[in-house]
Amino acid sequence: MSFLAKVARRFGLFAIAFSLVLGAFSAITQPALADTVEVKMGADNGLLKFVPETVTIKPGDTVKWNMNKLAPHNVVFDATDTPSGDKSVAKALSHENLLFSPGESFETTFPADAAPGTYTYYCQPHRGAGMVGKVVVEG
Ligand SMILES: [Cu+2]
Repeated sequence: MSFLAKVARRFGLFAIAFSLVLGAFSAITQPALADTVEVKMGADNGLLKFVPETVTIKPGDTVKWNMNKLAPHNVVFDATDTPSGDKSVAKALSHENLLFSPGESFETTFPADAAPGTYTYYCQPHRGAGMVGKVVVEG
């Protein structure tokens, strides 16, 4: 083997080792961490609102609704106001059981393949009072 071939071979191994280390490093520093964002049901000031009314998440993230004030509340996603318009998706995201006690909560995880866009939901007992919220899923 010529000197140049040896150098080339060594360099090739070094490049492979380097890219493996780099790949492992980026896997450690950029994990696909899912977030959880929290929404209060019933505002501290006594208004029939979700707080915040709009949250922005990524697919795979979770929204946690916390019972706060003016029970009962629930969360119903409106199939006519989701990106896909799919009733089964809206139903899967909804939590129709009413919450009554402060401190109660439930979570909904948006699927990793959730269509980007705005998902509108409402509280069934207080829809007429304007207790409506939005989850914006980023693309
Ligand atoms: Cu309500």
